[in-house]
Amino acid sequence: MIFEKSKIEQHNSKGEKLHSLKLAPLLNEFPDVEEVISLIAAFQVAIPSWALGTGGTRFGRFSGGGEPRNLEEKMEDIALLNQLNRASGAISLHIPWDIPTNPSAIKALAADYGLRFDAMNSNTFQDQPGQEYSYKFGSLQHVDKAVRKQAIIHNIEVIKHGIDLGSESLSVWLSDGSCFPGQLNFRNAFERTLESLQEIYAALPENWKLFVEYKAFEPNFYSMTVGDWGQSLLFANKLGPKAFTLVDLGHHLPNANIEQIVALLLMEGKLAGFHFNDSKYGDDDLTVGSINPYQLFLIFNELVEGMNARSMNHATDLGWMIDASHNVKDPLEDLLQSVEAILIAYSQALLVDVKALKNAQENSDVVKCQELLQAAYRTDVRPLVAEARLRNGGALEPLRLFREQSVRADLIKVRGEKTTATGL
Ligand code: PSV
Ligand code: MN
Repeated sequence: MIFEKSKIEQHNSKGEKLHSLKLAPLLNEFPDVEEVISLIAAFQVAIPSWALGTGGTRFGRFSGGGEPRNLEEKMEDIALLNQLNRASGAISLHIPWDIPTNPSAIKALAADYGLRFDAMNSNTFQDQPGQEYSYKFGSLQHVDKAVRKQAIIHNIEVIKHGIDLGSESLSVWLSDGSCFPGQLNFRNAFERTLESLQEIYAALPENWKLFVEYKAFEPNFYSMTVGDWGQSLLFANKLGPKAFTLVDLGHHLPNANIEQIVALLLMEGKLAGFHFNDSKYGDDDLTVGSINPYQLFLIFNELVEGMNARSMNHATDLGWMIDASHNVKDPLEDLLQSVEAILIAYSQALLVDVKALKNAQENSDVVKCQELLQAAYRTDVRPLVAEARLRNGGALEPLRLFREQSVRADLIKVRGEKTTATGL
């Protein structure tokens, strides 16, 4: 289901007057506001192919209906999001959940929708029907060489799918680890994982990157072989210049200082990018910015500062993706909220008075440092985000338009009440 352009135009003209009133003070207050708006307008966040259906827990799953039944419908959903917010123009595929059986048709469809293929994701955390060896005790770390080989071959197949579609990166998240003390020799597990990753790395095309995602716990509860950014960075450094550390916001132990992790990874030129989500307790996969928007702002503050220090392109030099699960919300509404939260935090970070902050830091003026950061954080930047969206041809208020047009009801009519999208 794709919106008629006129619907977006009607919606925008209805809200235009109020929008201009809200925007005006910001245009006056910030001298570099035009640059800020164009940076926001350029920013894109990829949508994972597994986040378009209802998520669940091990206790249950409650579908809201109208879920995409195949990859084509998932792309249709992302195109719809992108029509509304003009900031979701990329899809990240998980294999084997979304194997592109006819890659040239899928590529052509993406071109029609104006979508590009972001990082490819491999899956060696589940056993697939007909698979020869089980990943119960790990994949790339497994004590049995045959299991490791099977997982390596899978990752190389994922790279091949990605090449067909024009993707340029592979994200590897391993559930490998151990559930009980003594189960695993940590050093051997690390060495076996490294050897396996080296084989995968060797299969990367010249222009590709390998993202090594870490996670503190789950599904293994005693040790994770890539359990934190230190372990991931160790792998990335040993692998070579095409390997980077991927930060998923939900993959840290409580109270971890993620913004500091980000600053140092950027300093080392080893930050791959992000899986955005929010959490209260662990890997909760909640809507971005729903629990701790200040932390998100602080992360973006480090990102902007660190990327500027390395003259990086904010929009294209790192991988930006959402990795959330929607248990009780409409997935499309949830994704609109997440993208909006990301753009808000990014905009606030762009408004930090960097010179004054540097000066306050050099003078150890702690109070001033906090005032400066919070002045940016407490600015209502929503009109700037809306203005960037308008300039890109999107909707003034994507969520409102989505609801006014009863998009979900229409999707249910076409796809049915009881559809299930692939994913966890
Ligand atoms: C694992 O928790 C993770 O964050 C990885 O990125 C997976 O690819 C994704 O979630 C989906 O299970
Ligand atoms: Mn993730």
